[in-house]
Amino acid sequence: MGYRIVVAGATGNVGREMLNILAEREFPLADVAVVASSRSQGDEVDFGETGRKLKIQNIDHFDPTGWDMALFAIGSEATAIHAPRFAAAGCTVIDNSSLYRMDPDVPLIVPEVNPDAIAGYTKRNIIANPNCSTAQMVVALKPLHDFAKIKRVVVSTYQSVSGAGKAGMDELFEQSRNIFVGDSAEAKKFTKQIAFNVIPHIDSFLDDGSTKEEWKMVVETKKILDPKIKVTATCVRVPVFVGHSESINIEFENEISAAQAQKILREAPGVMLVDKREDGGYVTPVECVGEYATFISRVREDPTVENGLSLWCVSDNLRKGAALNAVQIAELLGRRYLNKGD
Ligand code: 2RA
Repeated sequence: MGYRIVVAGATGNVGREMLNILAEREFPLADVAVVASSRSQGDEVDFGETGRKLKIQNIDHFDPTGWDMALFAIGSEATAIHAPRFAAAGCTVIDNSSLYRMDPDVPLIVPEVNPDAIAGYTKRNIIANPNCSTAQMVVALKPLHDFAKIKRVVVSTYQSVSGAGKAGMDELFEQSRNIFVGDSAEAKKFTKQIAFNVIPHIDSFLDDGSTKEEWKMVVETKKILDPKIKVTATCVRVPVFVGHSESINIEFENEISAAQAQKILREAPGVMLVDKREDGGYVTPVECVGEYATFISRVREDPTVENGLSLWCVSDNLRKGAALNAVQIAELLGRRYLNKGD
């Protein structure tokens, strides 16, 4: 027994983490295939730290018949071509692109938050993975919402360059090195210098002056958690390689103290509370790299609104924000519907 799993986009930041996490979690596999564009055909990738090498196949020629699930990390354009083909062949697609997230016939899943919504996957045989900044935020919000009902969220993000792919990481590295040796810091991937700077712009601009990244946080939170919650977001790229941070201010319908919130978060699935109220008693992005948890620190009451709290939330954007969440969805799908685990 075990599942036949395809990882699509195995050469990218997220695809590589998908393989690492499948290996780390000893996902019950009968077989694993890695596919990517023709450019990478024949290249080899590591299956985590197992020592096993996997040869990349050309996605254009890959027949998904007989494969149980495909974890897609190939961007919206390629997903539009291949996801319907895989899904029609009976291979359930768990997609990391933004293409299907708001499709009413595609469930958008964070297993700690809305596992039951996965039932809708049969409509298209596709399940969407949320945007990284939304995933970690809803893990933090869900247990608090259950206790005191959230009315409004004001979030500012501090998003690492790995969210923009390998090219984003390379640009931060090269610009930092060039600045140190007195060379120019040309911006290619980002719109302005990212080294030693912050950029209040992620994804494209919308008519109302917000960005698509900010819009995603609003609409995805509503779809995953509760359509009544109002969200306003400011998304900012920062010179950090891996790990997204968020400053979250929450207004609740009912009373909730900081101590109650800490107790709830301490027990919440997927959350690690590190909140010592002393020097260094909080988590920063470098400490969350390679971790599964969404870390919460700095929980405190906000006296400027009736029932308000502020907190700091950090997570590995390539893991909980992408690859880990996708593998958790695969585990959930397997447990609830496919039953080939052992
Ligand atoms: C970013 N949201 O950080 C993207 C990645 N999914 O740019």
